[in-house]
Amino acid sequence: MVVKHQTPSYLESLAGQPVAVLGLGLSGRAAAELLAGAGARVWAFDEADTEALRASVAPLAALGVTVHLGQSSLPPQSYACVVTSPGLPPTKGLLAAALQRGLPCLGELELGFRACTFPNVSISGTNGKTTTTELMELVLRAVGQATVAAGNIGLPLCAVATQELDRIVLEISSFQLETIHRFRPHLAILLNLTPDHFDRYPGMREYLLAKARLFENQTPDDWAIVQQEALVQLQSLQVPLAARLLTFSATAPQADIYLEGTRILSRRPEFPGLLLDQRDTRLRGPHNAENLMAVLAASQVLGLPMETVRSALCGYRPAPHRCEWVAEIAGVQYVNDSKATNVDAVEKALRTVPPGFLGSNNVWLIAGGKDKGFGFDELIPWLRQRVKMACLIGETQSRLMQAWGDHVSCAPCGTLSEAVLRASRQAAPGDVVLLSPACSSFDQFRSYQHRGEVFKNLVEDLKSTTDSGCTSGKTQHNEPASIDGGHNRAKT
Ligand code: UMA
Repeated sequence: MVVKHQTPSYLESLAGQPVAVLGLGLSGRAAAELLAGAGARVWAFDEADTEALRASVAPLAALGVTVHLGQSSLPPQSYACVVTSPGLPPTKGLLAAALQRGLPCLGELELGFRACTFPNVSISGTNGKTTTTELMELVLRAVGQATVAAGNIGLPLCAVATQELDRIVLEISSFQLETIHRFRPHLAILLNLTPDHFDRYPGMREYLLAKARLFENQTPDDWAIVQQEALVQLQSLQVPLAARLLTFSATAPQADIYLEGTRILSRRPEFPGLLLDQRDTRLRGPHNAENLMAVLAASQVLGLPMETVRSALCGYRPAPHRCEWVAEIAGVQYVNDSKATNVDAVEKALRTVPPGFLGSNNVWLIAGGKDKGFGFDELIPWLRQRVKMACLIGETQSRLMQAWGDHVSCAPCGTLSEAVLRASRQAAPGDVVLLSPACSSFDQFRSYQHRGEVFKNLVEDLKSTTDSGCTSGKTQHNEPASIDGGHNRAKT
C-alpha cells in the first residue's frame, strides 16, 4: 500500500498573499506557475536580463506574475514568503538580500514538497544520482506505480507536485537541500560523498553537512539507504539518522548489500542472498553496482515484486553523456562522459573504460572546463595507471597542466575540437578517447549536455572523414552501445 503524507494547506494559505520568486530558470518558473495557480500575488526576480530569458519568462505575465529582470536587489516590499532557486547562493545577490531582511525563505524543492500529496524516494550523493533516479523510476513504473523522475534531473518538483501520482522519485542536489525546512523523504538514498561544488562551499565539511540535510526530517517510519563509506563520513560529523538504516557498498565488506565479483548480495535476514548479477545489466563498473544496490534495497523495502524489478533493471539503457560509447574509428573507441563534472566522476570513468592490451595505458583523456574550485591531485594515481595523454581544454587548462604535468603527458588544446583532433591523430588501435572533463561546462558550452553533443558531432565528423577514405582499418558501428559493447569489440 502506498503511504501518503499529510496534505499541507500551505499553498492555499498563500492565496492573495504577496510572494517573491528568485531566479527564473526551470525551478523559479515552475514555482511561479504553481504559486500563481494557487492565487498568490507573485513577483519574480532574476539578476540576468537576456533575450532568451525574456522569451522564457513571457508566459508568466499571462498568469499575472510581475517579472523583474536584471535586478540584484529586492524592492522594499514585504512578502509572505520568498521562494528561491537552487543556483542562487545565500551569500550574495537576491537571496542574500532576502535573508538579511529576515524574510521567510524556502527553496523550490520545499515549496513543491509542501504541495505534494504523494510520498517521495529521494536520491542524493555526489555521483550516480541521475542513473539511480532513472533506475528507480523505471522499476516503479514496471511494477505499475504512477511515478515520475523529478528534481535536479531537470524537471522541478513544483512542475509536477499537483499531479496524481503514487510516488515520486527525486534527484536531490546539495543546493536544493540548503533551503529545506520540512522536506522529508519516506525513503532517502545517499550514494557517495566526494569533493564537489567548492565554488559554493568553503570546504568538504560544509558540502557534507548540506548533503546530510537529506535525513534531517526523517522519522523511524522512514528508511535511509546509505553507502557504507558515506555513512562513516556522516558519523564523523555526528549527523543523527532517525530512519531505519540499510547500507550498501561495492568495496566495504561490512555493508548490508555487497559485491562479490559481479554478484550483488544481501546479508539482511529479511532478504538474504543473491539480488542480481551485474553482468545481466548494461551497467558496468563498481559505481554502477552501487547504483543498482541502492535501487534493489529500495525495492525490497517497498515490498516490490523482485522478479519484475530485476527484469526492469536488466532492460535499462544508460542515458547519454555518462560513459556513453559514441563510435569506433580505426580501432579507437570514443566515449562521451561529459556528465563527469568532478574528480570522482572521472576516476569512475577511468575505472570503467576498457583497459589497454596487457594493461598498458590507453586513454586519451579530454579534461578541463569551468573552474569549480577543487583540486585535481586525487586523480594522479589513475592518470598514471590509465592515461596516455591528457588533452586539456577550457578555463582550467593551466591549473590542470600544473597539477598533472609532472605525472602524465599533457597537451594544452584550448578547445574541445582541437582536443578531439589531437587525440584522434595520435591514438592507436585499442586506445580510448574519453571526454571526462572533471569540470563543469559553462566556460565554453551551455550545459554538459551541449558539451557532450558537440563532442559526438566532432566524432561523427571524424568518422565521415575516415569513411571517405582518409584512414584505413576502421570499423563502423551505427547502433549506440554501452561501454561494455565497446570493450568487447576492442578485444576482438
Ligand atoms: N540566477 C540569479 N542569480 C544568481 C544565480 C542565478 O538571478 O546568483 C538566475 C539565472 O540568471 C537564471 C536562474 O537564476 O535565470 C537559474 O536558476 P538555477 O541556477 O537555480 O537553475 P534552474 O534552471 O532553476 O535549474 C535548477 C538546477 N540548477 C542548479 O542547481 C544550478 C538544475 O540542476 C535542475 O535540473 C533544475 O533546477 C530543476 O530542478 C542542474 C545542475 O547543474 C542540472 N545542478 C547541479 C549539479 O547537478 O551539480 C547542482
